[in-house]
Amino acid sequence: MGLFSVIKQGLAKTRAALLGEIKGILGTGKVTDELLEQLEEHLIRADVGVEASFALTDALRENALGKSLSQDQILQILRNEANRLLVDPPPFVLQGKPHVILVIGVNGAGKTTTIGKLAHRFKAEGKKVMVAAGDTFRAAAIEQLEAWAQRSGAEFVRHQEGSDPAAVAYDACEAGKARGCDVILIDTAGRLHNKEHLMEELRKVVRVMRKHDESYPHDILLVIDGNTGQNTINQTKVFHQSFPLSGLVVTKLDGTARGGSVLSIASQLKIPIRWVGMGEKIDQLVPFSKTEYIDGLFENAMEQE
Ligand SMILES: Nc1nc2c(ncn2[C@@H]2O[C@H](COP(=O)(O)OP(=O)(O)OP(=O)(O)O)[C@@H](O)[C@H]2O)c(=O)[nH]1
Ligand SMILES: [Mg+2]
Repeated sequence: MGLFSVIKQGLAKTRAALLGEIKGILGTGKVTDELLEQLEEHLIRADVGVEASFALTDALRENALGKSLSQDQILQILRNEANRLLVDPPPFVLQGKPHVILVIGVNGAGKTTTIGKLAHRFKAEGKKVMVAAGDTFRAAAIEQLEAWAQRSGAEFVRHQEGSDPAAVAYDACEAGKARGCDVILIDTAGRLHNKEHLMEELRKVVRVMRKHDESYPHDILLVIDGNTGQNTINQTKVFHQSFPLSGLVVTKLDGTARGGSVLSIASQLKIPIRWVGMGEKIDQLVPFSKTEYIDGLFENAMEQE
C-alpha cells in the first residue's frame, strides 16, 4: 500500500485540482467577501455541491471574515467543516449465514468490478464467498463476473444469457445456503432509475429472495460513479425511494478531479458510504474513512510527492 492510504493516493488528481486552485484564491490569506465568493464558485465547479460548498465557505465566513490567516489556518477551518459534514459508516457486520448483498446501479457505474473486489476482500477475511450473475442481459456480463470469481476464488452461480435475474438470485440463495457460504454477492444489470419496468424487475428480484428468508437481502448496495457529479444525487434519491438502500459504493474516484463529490453525496443523502473504488485492480476498493478522505482532499503539498 505504500506510505499513503489507497484513498489518499486515489485522490491525487482531486487534491491537485482542489488545493492548487484554493491556494491561488487564498493569496495572501486575508479573508474577504470576494475571496469567499471565489472559493464558493470554485468548490461548486469542483463538484463539491452547492450545499457542501456553502457550508465550507460559511464556516470560513463565521470564523475568519476580515482576518488575515495563513493558508494552513484557512485550510484547517475547511477541514474541520468537512469533518462535521461527513460521518464514518457504522462498522460493516455480516448479519446472517449467508449474508446476502444485492448490488444495483446505473449502467457502467462499476457494479461487477465492485463485486469482484468485495469478493476478494471477504475471501481475505477467511469467508466463504459466492457471486451470482444476476446481470443476464449480456453474455459478456456473465463472463466478466466469472473472471472475477476466478480471480477472487469465489463460488460462482449463473444461468443462461437472457434468463430471469430473479431466478438466478433465488438459486444463488439456495446454493449459498447449501454450501455454507458466509457471503453471497448478487450482480444486476445496469439500469436507469427512471425506467419503471427495469425497477420493477429489481423489485421482483428482491421479492423472490425474500421467499427464502424475510431478511434477504441483508444489504442493497447502490454503486455510483464518482465522476457523474450532481446527477448522482437525484438518481440515488429515486433508487432509495424504490429500495431501502443500506449503503453506497462510490467508484472511480481515482480517475477524476471531482472527488469532492463525496462531500455533496454525504451531506445531501443520509445513506452511509460503505466503500470507495480507487482503481480498477482487485485491491483498489477500500472501506470509506472520513479521516483518510479529508486528508486526501486537503493534506498539504509537501506530502503529495
Ligand atoms: N479507475 C477506476 N475504474 C473503475 C473503478 N470501478 C470500476 N471501474 C471501471 O469501470 C468500468 C465499468 O465497470 P463495471 O464493473 O463493468 O461496471 P458495471 O456497473 O458492472 O457496468 P454494467 O454492468 O454495464 O452496468 C470498467 O472498465 C471498470 O474497470 C474504479 O474504482 N476506478
Ligand atoms: Mg456489470
